[in-house]
Amino acid sequence: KHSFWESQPVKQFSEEQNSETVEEGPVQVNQDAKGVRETGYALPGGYEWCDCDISSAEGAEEVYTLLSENYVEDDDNMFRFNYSSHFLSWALQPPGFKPFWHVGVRVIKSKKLVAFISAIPAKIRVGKNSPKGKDGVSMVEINFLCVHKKLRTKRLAPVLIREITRRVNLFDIWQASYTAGVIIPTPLATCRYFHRSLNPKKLIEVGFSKLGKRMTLSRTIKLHKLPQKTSTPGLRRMSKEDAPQVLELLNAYLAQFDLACLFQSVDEVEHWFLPRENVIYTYVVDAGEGKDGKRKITDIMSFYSLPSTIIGNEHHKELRAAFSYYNIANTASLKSLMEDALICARDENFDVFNALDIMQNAEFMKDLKFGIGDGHLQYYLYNWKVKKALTPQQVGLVLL
Ligand code: YNC
Ligand code: MG
Repeated sequence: KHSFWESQPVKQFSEEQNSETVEEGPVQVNQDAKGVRETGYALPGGYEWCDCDISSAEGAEEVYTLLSENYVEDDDNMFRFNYSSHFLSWALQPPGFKPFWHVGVRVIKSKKLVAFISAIPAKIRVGKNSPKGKDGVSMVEINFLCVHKKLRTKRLAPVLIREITRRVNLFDIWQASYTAGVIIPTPLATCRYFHRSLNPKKLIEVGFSKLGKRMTLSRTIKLHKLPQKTSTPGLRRMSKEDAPQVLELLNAYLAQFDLACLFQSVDEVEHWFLPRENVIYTYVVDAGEGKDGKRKITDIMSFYSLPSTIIGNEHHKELRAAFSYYNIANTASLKSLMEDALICARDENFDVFNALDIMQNAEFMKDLKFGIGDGHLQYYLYNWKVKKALTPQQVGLVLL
């Protein structure tokens, strides 16, 4: 049934799902990078590979255009993710990124970009107790796989996946993590999105949410009304000076999960967390000056901006969605910290706040009036097997 995925080093559906006897690690022993083929995989006639240059405004705009017209839609084709070009340039250029891993397919004649797939480097921990669970594995995160609507179901996706695998293997990396809405062999964890209305009127007008039974619009607006101001003392936007402490707080917090990123450097934290308008919003709790004269950071709250195009609505063109990123409540309660996240997102004009049921997120969702979404998000590892699938609460990794 899955002719491509059955040929890949991933756990197959036919294999025992939960087995204490499997040894955690690569499905296929890591090869020698010297043995990796040096030429790209064959494409159908008339198409060619390219490295997309995300660092230039035109290069980022080109990938933006492909994705804005052809990337992920909801099941009813009412909304399509509309990652901004600034977002893409952030998501695809962390420390250690390579243009060689921003793989495009062009029409040779017109040079039009018609497909894309990307990899970025990351150190990922799987499990907690094994050595690999402590030190992490050098992997890539795969994202933004996209084939133009006119080229679908021609088996181009497997060619893109093989090509990015080759380009990653050339750098002696043999594992990857990725998420998708579809079920393929074999999910490591199955998670769900929850949504918190910030602008219920617009969400109802565009068909994102429906008025509940025996509810009026004004009652719905009242129900979702948030406090005027945030409540956590010392909450402020993260600045560059906070990055070393944010690095410590993140790695200490993420150690409790069975799938998580190990942040490698202050540079990496600066990249992923320093606020960027319409891209990433990070707040910290500043407990004031310590004895050493340095400001002490105790808590972190963050979300990223991923709007969707509203397909075929005359009135509203875009749904502004904030997505929960990493939140660490050490002095505040998680619930009040997340209520502040909702307030900050509302003040930045977002219409909805989305969060997965990963980490400790399930704890605050009911009290803060999140509703369950209809989509699932599956987490996957390439060429890595585990004894047992993870629960959402064991997942400490957010992929964009
Ligand atoms: C998907 N999302 O099952 P089988 S998520 C992986 N992830 O293979 P064709 C997928 N595989 O089942 P189409 C997939 N979607 O026969 C489909 N597949 O074994 C598999 N949509 O290929 C599918 N972006 O070309 C089947 O299908 C085979 O023309 C069929 O293209 C698929 O970024 C797609 O949802 C998704 O643009 C490109 O529908 C297209 O339909 C599209 O005939 C809208 O392909 C956008 C969209 C996906 C977002 C994402 C993560 C991707 C992970 C890819 C796997 C990475 C593996 C690790 C590589 C590095 C390893 C190292 C080291
Ligand atoms: Mg295809």
